[in-house]
Amino acid sequence: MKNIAVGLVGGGFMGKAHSLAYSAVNMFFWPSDFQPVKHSIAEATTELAEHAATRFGFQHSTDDWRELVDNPDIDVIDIATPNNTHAEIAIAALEAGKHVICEKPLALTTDEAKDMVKAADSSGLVNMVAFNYRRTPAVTLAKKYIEEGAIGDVLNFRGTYLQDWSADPNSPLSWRFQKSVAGSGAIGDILTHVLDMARYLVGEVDEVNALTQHIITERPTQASGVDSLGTVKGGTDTPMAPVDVEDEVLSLLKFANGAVGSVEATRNAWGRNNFLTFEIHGTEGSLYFNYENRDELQVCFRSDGDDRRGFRTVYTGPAHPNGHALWPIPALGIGYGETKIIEAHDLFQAIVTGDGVRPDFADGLQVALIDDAIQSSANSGQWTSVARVNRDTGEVE
Ligand code: NAI
Ligand code: SOE
Repeated sequence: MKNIAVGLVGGGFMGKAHSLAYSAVNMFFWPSDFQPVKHSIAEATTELAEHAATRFGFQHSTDDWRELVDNPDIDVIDIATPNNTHAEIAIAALEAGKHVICEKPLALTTDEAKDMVKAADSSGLVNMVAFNYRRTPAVTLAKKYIEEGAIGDVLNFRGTYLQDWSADPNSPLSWRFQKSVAGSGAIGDILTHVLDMARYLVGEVDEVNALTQHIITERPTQASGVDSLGTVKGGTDTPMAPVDVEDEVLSLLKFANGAVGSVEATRNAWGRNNFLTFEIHGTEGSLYFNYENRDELQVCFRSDGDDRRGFRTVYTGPAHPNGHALWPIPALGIGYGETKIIEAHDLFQAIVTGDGVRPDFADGLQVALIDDAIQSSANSGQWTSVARVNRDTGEVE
């Protein structure tokens, strides 16, 4: 069994989720060829780093991520920090010979994402972008249905990502509302997950026609660098500062294979929590998924017969993708943690076998290129073509 030493950068929400996965992966996927070692964690200050190390079970802590990159004992760098830090850390890590997993969106800008793909390609090391929702068993099952032809030719993909944690204008101006740190608003933060699903399930997007809305133009400032996702509100005397990212985005899509679709995302939809959904219609049937009921895939087939037409529920369990490693009967409840455990398993397995893993940095760049086309289309009001990454050369064409 190969020990794989992890250097984790960032001990916030994703630091917690990834640490949980490193502790749990071999409890689920067994027998195993690897043993993750929680070697070191870097945080913004010495105190935050020490607390994170104790809390998440890392052996060492530092306030300088460069120490992790320079440490010959570390095999993989995990980037779980705000978006403006991803490119610098990832490129330094790859140049130092480390495998890298990086949270989404891949980078602050598409130019940074291109540099990350170049660094990944020249290194030949494992590189992964953490679009974990595609690893929800019901989503992998949807992919299986599509690949087996169960719904025929895909005609239409309708995707949403609706949340409400920022609908209150008193939710503070965390890093997610600052273009210089986040890159964009709902587009980079959550639409990217829907676009990853769309590419995974249907294929490449050729053209988009989008609009964006910027509704809440200022928010109360906050002292901490951590995003409390609206759970801590500004007070009446908290100074206000401008929000320079979009709140909402809607886009029509034309896929390369002839399918069409639509996607929308907002963090201001009262009553919606993690309403990440897709409905896919094909010539022979339909599939529907809602992450808020993530054990379930709704399916309907043309062959069902006129007198029993309608969606029925398949509960994912041991018979489904990765199900053997999870819980012994369906509907016990698959959580966010399990998607990260499956992601960690696939990352470490790729390191052991030397095979690639998807989604990789080129996939992260392709999503960034769709984001760019959506931004341009929203500005021009025109249908806009999406540039394509050539996966053989890493160049954008
Ligand atoms: P967060 O605000 O909860 O935590 C970020 C942490 O990074 C903070 O503890 C902060 O002190 C630390 N940090 C900032 N600069 C640092 C530096 N230079 N060195 C070391 N630590 C530093 O943010 P969260 O929610 O964990 O997001 C992190 C990343 O994960 C973002 O890119 C975000 O888009 C992504 N994300 C992905 C999710 C998914 O479902 N795949 C879910 C939530 C976030
Ligand atoms: C906030 O919108 C957020 O934490 C996103 O950053 C994540 O990517 C999403 O998975 C959950 O919501």
